[in-house]
Amino acid sequence: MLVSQPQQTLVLVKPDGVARNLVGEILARIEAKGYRIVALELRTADAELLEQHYAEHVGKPFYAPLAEFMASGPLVAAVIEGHRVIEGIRTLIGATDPTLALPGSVRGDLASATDAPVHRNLVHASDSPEAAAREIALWFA
Ligand code: IDP
Repeated sequence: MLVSQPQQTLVLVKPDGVARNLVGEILARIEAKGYRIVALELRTADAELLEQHYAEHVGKPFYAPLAEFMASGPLVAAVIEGHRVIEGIRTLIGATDPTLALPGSVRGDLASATDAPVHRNLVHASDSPEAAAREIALWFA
């Protein structure tokens, strides 16, 4: 029988999630699904950390407002562990654009539609095993 290894992924509750008191709600959804929190920290990101985290987006038109928003207040960084957790958390958080994220997902249910540039979408989660390894090393050095 094939026994699958638990995976780890990096989740950020972005500054809009912290400012709107949604940290508990978002982490509760992750825990209720059966994933485990194995590291957790409240911190404010600086420009250098964000350039490394979002290296693939530096130079895009939305990067400056995204980086400004991500540094605008505290965020919560977490390492989450579980079976196929990278795919699972991406499903749980929903599509990048909160308007298109399906009801039932974190972004679909909770990302504000009254103040809604795409970058204010409450959460980040790694999108591949390579990204997860890189991002966990970056945020939890
Ligand atoms: P993801 O967070 O769903 O993985 P990415 O495409 O990796 O989405 O984009 C990273 C973040 O950059 C998004 O979560 C969002 O905050 C922001 N972003 C992406 N595309 C846009 C855009 O077109 N306008 C504004 N912000 C964007």
